[in-house]
Amino acid sequence: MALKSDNYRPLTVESLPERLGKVDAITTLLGVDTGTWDCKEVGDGNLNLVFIVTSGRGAIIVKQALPYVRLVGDSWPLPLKRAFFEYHALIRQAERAPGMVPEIYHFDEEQAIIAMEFFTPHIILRHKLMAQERVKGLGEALGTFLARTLFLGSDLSMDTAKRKHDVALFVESVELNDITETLIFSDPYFDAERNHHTPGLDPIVARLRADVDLKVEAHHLKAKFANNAETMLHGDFHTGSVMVTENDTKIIDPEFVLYGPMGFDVGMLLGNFWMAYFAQPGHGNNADYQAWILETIARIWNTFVAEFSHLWRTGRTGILYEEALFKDQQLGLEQALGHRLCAIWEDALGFAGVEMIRRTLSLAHIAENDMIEDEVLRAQCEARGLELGRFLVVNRARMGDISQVNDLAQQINKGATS
Ligand code: SR1
Ligand code: MG
Repeated sequence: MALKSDNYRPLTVESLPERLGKVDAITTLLGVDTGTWDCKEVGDGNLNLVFIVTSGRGAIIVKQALPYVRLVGDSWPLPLKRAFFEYHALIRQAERAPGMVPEIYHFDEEQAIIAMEFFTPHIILRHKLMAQERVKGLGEALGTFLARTLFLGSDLSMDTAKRKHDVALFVESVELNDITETLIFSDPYFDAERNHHTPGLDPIVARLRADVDLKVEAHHLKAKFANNAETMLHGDFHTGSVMVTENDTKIIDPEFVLYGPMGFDVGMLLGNFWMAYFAQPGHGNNADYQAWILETIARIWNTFVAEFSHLWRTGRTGILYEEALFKDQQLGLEQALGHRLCAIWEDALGFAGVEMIRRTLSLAHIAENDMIEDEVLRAQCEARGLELGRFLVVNRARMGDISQVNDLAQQINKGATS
């Protein structure tokens, strides 16, 4: 895949007004007088340019892919086509979870630009979690988003031709798939070039890399991730891909979209919440707030189960578990639903575990830990995440319910398990 066309040019705050000032969909929102537009580059993610563009009339987000990984620099090239995949993911998510993702105003494939809705006064959930501020309805919103997007993007719901078309569309996102496969499932388990970790973790890291059970199970999860085109995933569903106010939740940034196993998005999100839980001592001791994080985790999972079950009972229009096949066998359908949910649960715990390990040992870490200046305290918070992560990867088939995992997190947090 070509990385970029010859006409591609990255935007700057100076060039943006002139370049987008001729796009009707944008001038309708901001006005034609580009002299009144104010542009700020606010991208703090790992890959792209992100601008907030405001005028007296309105505000939009302009996201542009760079032909390389921003976090690393131009030594790591990355195709612009990821903007095309993100655009197609956003369209589908908007249909499946209305009102939860940004509306798209304009897409320019050659320039890898998406102009979209600016969520304000929303902030990135990670920052909210570090500020120890609550969000009303957070668990319910995230659980609903997961259930709706995972169910409605799968063979449980979609017309078979459309679903196969989408599998083919997104399978081309080879480079981003490769990032996930490598950074999450392989790099943390050996001394890979791009890895880094807090020095105080050295003995634990050595132990984990020598842990054959862990390595084998992490690789079973990699096989599951690579070989199961079950549904359209967000693909990078961490707390940096969620924007919130005190009572509203939105989801952004699905550029890592791919067809994969349902448990992946669920697990990645839960893993990020557990890491945020362990990182709290680095942001001011607040046992109530930690308890709220665990409650939110339980709400995410319980809402996911309820909404997924509702869709199962009322919206199975795909090729799986057809109504006609189970006519007069409602119990059988409930049995099958239970089996599916158990499989998602087990996978989700495993994926949560590898996410917790990779965000501590591999290339891209999380702000909740990185912002803890005291290295000893940071290592302690990270070590707790590693302990839960390792446990979940290896024991994912033996965990009863979400409260059992939250209880274990609490024990680990008290230092009661080491
Ligand atoms: C090279 S990209 C590193 C990470 O940043 C993205 O947000 C994904 O999580 C990816 O794994
Ligand atoms: Mg992102």
